Amino acid sequence: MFFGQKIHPLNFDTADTLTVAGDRIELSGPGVRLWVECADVFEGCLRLRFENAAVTDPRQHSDAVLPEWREGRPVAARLNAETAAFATAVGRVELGAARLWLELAGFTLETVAEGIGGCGEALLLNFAIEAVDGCYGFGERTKRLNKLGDSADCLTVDVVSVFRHTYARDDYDPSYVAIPFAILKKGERFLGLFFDNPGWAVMDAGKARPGEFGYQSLGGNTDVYALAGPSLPEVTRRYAALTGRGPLPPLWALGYHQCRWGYQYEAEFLELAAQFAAVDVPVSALWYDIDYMDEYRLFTWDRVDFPDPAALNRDLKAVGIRAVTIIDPGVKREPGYAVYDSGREDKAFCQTVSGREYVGKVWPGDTVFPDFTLESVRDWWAGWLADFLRAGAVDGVWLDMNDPATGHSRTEEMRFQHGAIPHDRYHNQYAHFMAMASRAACDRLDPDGRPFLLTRSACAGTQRYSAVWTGDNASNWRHLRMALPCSLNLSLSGVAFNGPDVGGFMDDANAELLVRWHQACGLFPFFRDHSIRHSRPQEPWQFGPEPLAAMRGAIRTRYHLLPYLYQCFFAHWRDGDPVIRPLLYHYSGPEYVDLDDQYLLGDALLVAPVLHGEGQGPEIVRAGVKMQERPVRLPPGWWFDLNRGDWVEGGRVMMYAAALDELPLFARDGAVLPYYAGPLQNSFMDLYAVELHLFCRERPARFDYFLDDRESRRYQFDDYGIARIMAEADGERLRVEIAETSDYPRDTVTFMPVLYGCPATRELELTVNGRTVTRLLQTSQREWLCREWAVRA
Ligand code: MIG
Repeated sequence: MFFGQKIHPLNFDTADTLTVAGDRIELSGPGVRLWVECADVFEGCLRLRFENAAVTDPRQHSDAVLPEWREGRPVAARLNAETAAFATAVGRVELGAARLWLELAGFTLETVAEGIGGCGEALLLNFAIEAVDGCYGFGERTKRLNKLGDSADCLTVDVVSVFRHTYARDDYDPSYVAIPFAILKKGERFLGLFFDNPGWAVMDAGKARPGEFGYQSLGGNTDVYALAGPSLPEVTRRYAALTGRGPLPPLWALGYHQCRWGYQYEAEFLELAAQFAAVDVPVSALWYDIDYMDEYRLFTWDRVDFPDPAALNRDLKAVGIRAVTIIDPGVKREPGYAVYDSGREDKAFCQTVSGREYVGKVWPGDTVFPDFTLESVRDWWAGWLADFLRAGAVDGVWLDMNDPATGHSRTEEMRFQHGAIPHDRYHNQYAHFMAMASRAACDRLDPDGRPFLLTRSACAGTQRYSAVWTGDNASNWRHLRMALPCSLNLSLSGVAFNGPDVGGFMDDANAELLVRWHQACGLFPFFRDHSIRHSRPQEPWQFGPEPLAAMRGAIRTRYHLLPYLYQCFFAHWRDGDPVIRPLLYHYSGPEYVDLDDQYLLGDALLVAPVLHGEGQGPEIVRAGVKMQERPVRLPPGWWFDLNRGDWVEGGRVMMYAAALDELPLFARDGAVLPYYAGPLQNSFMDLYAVELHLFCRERPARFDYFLDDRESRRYQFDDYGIARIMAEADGERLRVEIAETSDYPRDTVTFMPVLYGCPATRELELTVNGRTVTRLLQTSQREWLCREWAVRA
């Protein structure tokens, strides 16, 4: 079987008889026997467990769902003539021998006739979706946001090494991430379906058969979780509650990261730090790709190129720059190399069916692979990684090649748990367990700290352990364009902390592309410039002063907005809302169904980047300056244009012209944007004083600002406060009220209101925790402060 192929529905056997078999419902017929069980999991989430008698290993090996939700409360079936009905707290399910009908929060979904089937180990669930007008989620994918008419294989793969010819295209399917989660939209209602089966599965949203959504698992049993809406945020939050919300990262990890495969010497890193300072661009981390190692041996340093990496890290940290190293899973198969010897001794490596160490071929040559599915091996790994981290050379961990990439060797022979469990049960989860083990290493070092991990491959639930980047893209406009829907769908699939290689990994970037990429993704959750060795260098200063100034503007804008970004991460951790969102997350109407060339950061800031270059789309010349034009869809209400400093009325599409140094950016009426106005010095940032940029034309502005120490894990034990911010313009007076709730210490942050676009306002009445002061506004506080945003250099 190849990518894109699936089992024809007519090859499935369907049942003709429905009976009760103990706690389960049995569906049987010639060639097929399935058992179905229904459970209430939590409010708005129910589970249908499908077991197939032909499955050789019936256990659920998936680690996607949080332990507390794995059991659920069984729902008893009521048998009618030919159907079993389950009335759960949130909806209703009716099961026939070969059909399923369900209703959740007003969304009804049913299978086509003969819509449930088995074919050997494979399971088919085929839903009728004629009335469905949008389909989202699907994890990390190429192509557009709306997956209706598209199909996706859930099988993690090192895309570029396996499908070399496709890398620069934007329409291939293989992906590094497998998340079998689909969100269906029907008018104003949404429903989520999470197919919890860690093996190779296919989701086809009407590509093979228009009007049908086919889920096919190829092996193992499948738990189908139905997640109620009716709105998209409700579905998204429920999925996040089920599989876990991402923990808060350290603040430095939200800054700008600079990476390149090819940085090789200590001197290069010092030079990079000096360059960033010289060009006045903040950077929070520099990254070590595989060249830092001694012949690609894990947990070693090339001591010629890096004589004292801990000292280097200290020097970088002194100027606010952190260090992150790549860590591959493959261990060089070399007797005498301590990591290999100890793993061999501990039987830590994956084995073949007969118990040999499975061998692949990666950077170090012949390579063996830790079996992260075993707790003992996770401990073993955490020990080695913790020792490596304890040496003090790095602050974060970059997990690559964990799809897993095995080079010229097939992966199928790699089995788990001492050869007992076939490869496919854990293939998609290899990175997940690697991330779990690696996070455990960080926990050993600092049980109360906030580690930073980034992984290439992931499955449902991996967001609990690591951020995800979207793998090897290419330096071309199609991939820039694609970065938006890809990261937005990944965000809807539980992975809020994600982003692409900015500038593109493969091939050569050019000035304009690099600038637009920095602008487009400068407000993404994860923001890292990365490129392949031997490609044209793409640090911000590589293309001359004008592009540099434009990129400086985009990067500085991010740093100024870090308090807002941090708040979005906090809200994600608390509620499950993604950090970046498609417009359809907050606005309803057919115009948003396919809209994926603009996005929202939180719910208040609309980003509509230029995604084409000179000569590729509409452009104009204004006062001698060449500008690229694009349509910007503004939802109803007033929006403040942060480049021009004007209010514009929404509910329409406007053409917007942006010079090279402009990123079209709009704050909605009623927004509060926490803003850092202090000096930008790499990752150094004192958030004890924060400006509140207020946008209230017709709507009062509101914001819940989370107060915490930004360093420890105490927030996880409810040790955080909320400052409720309310601002309203009333004639000549602006009333701002800030009230801190809960027992969290008061006044840990000083808030300074800055008002936008309210020329009539003369007076500010500010009430903080019950104390009121009134003062006349300085003119500067009444002006739009576009230059503060530094979108323009
Ligand atoms: O075979 O470590 O996706 O980001 O620079 C390539 C070298 C291995 C793949 C990663 C890429 C990284 C590269 N790695």
